[in-house]
Amino acid sequence: MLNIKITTTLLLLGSVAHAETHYVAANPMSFSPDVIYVNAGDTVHWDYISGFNHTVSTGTNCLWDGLFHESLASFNPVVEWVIPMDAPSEIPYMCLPHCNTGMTAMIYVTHPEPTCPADITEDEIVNVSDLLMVIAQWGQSGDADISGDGIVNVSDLLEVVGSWGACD
Ligand SMILES: [Cu+2]
Repeated sequence: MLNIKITTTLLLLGSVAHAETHYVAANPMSFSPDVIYVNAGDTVHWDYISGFNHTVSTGTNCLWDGLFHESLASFNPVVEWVIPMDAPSEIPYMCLPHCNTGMTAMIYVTHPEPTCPADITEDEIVNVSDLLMVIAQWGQSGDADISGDGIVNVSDLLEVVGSWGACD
């Protein structure tokens, strides 16, 4: 029993430790560092340092692409963004007022492979709760579509049965 508790605790710690925070400083005319490498699900944290009011705005050629935009200024000195799981692998961004003078930067996003795809309920174990998800979504699309073929069917049922037990 104690072993089970320890294992569960380690698994929980493992999943929590996975998401990181990356710090970027907005200096008067540059982001520092201006290139960062993150995993989807990580947080990027920008700090306003001094000087001019900036923005954190995704896009290129001084044009906002609609993905993310926030003021980074004396009145809003911290911006945080959790990189979405479906984010593109390259996110160029800029300060809109100063992009003409080169205040641009890049976020490279890695999308980690799910380590336990049959764990639909994301509780670190493949068990009856995942089986019930497959049954509930049978014949439809949904997150129980483990195989990614657009429909929940016997391939997903077999995936759950074949992965039965605690996630590695
Ligand atoms: Cu700026």
